[in-house]
Amino acid sequence: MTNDSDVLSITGAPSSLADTQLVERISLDEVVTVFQRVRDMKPCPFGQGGVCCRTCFMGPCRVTEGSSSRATGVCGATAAAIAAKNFGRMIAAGAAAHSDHGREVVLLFLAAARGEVPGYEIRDEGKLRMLARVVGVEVDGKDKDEIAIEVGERLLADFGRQEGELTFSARAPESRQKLWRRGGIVPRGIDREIVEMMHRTSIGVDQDYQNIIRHGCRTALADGWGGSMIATELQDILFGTPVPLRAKVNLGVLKEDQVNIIVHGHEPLLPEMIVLAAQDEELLSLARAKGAQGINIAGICCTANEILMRHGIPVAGSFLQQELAIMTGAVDVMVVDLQCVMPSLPTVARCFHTEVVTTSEKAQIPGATHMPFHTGSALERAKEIVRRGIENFPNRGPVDIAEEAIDMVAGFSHETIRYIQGGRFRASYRPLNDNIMNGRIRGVVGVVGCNNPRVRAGYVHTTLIRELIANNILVLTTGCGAINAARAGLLVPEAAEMAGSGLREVCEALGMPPVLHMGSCVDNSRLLIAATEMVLEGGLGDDLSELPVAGCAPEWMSEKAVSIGQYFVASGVMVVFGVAFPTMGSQVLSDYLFNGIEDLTGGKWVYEPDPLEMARLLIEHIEDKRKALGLR
Ligand code: BF8
Repeated sequence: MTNDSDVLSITGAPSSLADTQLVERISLDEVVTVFQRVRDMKPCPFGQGGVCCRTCFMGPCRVTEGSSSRATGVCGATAAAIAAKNFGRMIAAGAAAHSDHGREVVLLFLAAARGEVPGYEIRDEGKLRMLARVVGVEVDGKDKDEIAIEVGERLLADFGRQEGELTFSARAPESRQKLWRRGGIVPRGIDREIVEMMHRTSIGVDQDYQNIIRHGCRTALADGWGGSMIATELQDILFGTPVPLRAKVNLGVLKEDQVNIIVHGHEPLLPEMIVLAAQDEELLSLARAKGAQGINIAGICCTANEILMRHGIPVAGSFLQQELAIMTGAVDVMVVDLQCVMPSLPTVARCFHTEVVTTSEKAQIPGATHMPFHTGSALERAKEIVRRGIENFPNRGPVDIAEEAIDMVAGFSHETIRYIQGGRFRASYRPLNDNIMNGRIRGVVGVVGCNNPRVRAGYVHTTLIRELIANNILVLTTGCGAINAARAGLLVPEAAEMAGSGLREVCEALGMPPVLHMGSCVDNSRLLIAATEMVLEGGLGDDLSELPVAGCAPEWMSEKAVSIGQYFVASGVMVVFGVAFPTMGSQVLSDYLFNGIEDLTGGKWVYEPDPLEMARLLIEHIEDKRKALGLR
């Protein structure tokens, strides 16, 4: 246990002294942030435990498992069924979010290949040809746009397919595909699995908690090996496959003497164009005419990870820094698309000069300026938004950027991990497998997911990561987890000094950090491919479930995290969640997720809020897997 266990119960504590001071200074002026709101909002114990049912209007019912009078809802649903339905709906919503993002990317990809969207083009032809082979598209005698159209059409069909198997499920190791078929959990079409989950969990349909969770596996796999993987792979081909680069993170990346434009949300379609627009000579001279030294773009949340990895654009912060960024007084425009965008932004912005601009038809916020974005005229829209930032620059009041900018290295795609281990001619996962087999690296853990103001922000992530690397476990990280790690200085090669001797040796030999930034939340699909490569390379078993690997979302809060966790569990991986677990109102269901599900998938869920205890469980799991493989 952490000695400082009080720290875990700190609700509404920002992640750094500078953040805390900013909140305290500014809250004197009555700006209310997430850190205050969370203290005033006590979680409903029934909702938190997953045993409040709102799928019809005979209730809402709040049930208590084992109680004599309130053991079922009005319809007779048990606590296990209600909690499974709620869990299933979280998976469906998370899978829908990632997959709807994936859909937009395929549509743009096709339009780019057809020459319909000026400014967008097929950039990474090498990756396109690799992917064409994966999806069975013949490439001989075709140019890149012809190949891209066939690849895009094939992947677009995965959304509406009614029968058969999802295209990318064939990328999993053979043994895994067989296990999925035996369990009846190979996804057919992405949309079909999500719709079916909503149907099964409506009033009076599936009441068998195990059957609901089985479909939860299928739905989540449609996210990980479907919508998310499609988003990642096609974004790489459109915008470039990431390679490691140095960049900066923290609110300190905002510049007092420049126009600051923050891009926030998830889809990189518009932000890619904003990065281009910020280099436009005409706009740069306008900025100078308004008294600014330049135009500074910075990111928040997963949009930040996307443009960081491909352009080295600095990261202002994670989910919990979005309001704080505005409170610096230095943000001239905050442009958002969708997901993890706090509805409070325009309210906070009213106290400063910041203009909040929404751009997606799917996500409008009262109080924000809505400037809908269409891929056909993306660059013009991007320029208009940048222009608004420039025009707003002279309206700034006092500016308060107390934080330091911190160095980081980002951009470890699964292709890069191959490359850094062997160069162009011998790129492979062999060195990683060898180092795991010889024990220098004990195993690999993905530490991913959100920040949650119910715990001290960032503390659980970074305490866990430090403990893992000290125990020679290589950490892969994405999403806000990656931003937390970066802010704590863990994403630089020098952080190898904090690693155990074996991991340190490997990091020093390859010049890499002990914690690898692998991108945004849809990029968790890169972790699936990296794990598959480890299996295919040989020596670590025949299936993902045999690998000494695990996943963890220590500060999760989003439904998307539940979908990600479930697709790793369904892929044979143990996944630890912190904060609170959303089925604890039913011991029956929780036991199944923590134990029984292993018989179906080879993976399982674990709940543990304490970071040192999390680390102990992850290390123990990795050592068990090593033992089973005959490794010392
Ligand atoms: O998709 S890690 S808070 S930003 S949900 Fe959101 Fe969570 Fe951050 Fe990206 Ni992922």
